[in-house]
Amino acid sequence: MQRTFAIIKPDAVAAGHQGGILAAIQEAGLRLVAIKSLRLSTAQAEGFYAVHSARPFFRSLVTFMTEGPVVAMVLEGEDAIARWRNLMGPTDATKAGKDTLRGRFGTSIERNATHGSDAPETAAYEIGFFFSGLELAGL
Ligand code: 3AN
Repeated sequence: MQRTFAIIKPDAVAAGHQGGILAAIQEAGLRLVAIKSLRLSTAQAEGFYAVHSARPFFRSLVTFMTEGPVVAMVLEGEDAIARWRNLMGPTDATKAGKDTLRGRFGTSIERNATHGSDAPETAAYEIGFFFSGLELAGL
């Protein structure tokens, strides 16, 4: 069993795609371990994306991720990290297939509807960034 961290980003929340994304998670057989809605502050978004701080798109990414509420989730299943990334599709939503979440709900390389951890270490860090041990205890 593996856990991964997922976000429904502000573009997809504003467009009301939470239900479609949650249905896809259920259909894929991933277990929803924890979920919450929140609006990131600028400092929180900068911290979450600190690894990208030197990239040219960093400021724009932080502005986008703070423009409205997001839905943060912990998903669990065998090979959950790769399965969730396959379900999301490639980073650039304009190149993502219509059978992927980014292809269905994203509109650009930045406004790409969903986030997913890319490795076990990243997943552990990102889950801990958004959820306390208490929120995950016994789940
Ligand atoms: P992924 O989310 O597919 O793992 P990362 O980690 O390379 O992609 O990028 C993090 C986020 O930064 C992406 N989800 C996207 O919103 C944004 N992003 C990545 N590359 C670009 C880019 N070239 N221009 C604008 N935004 C980008």
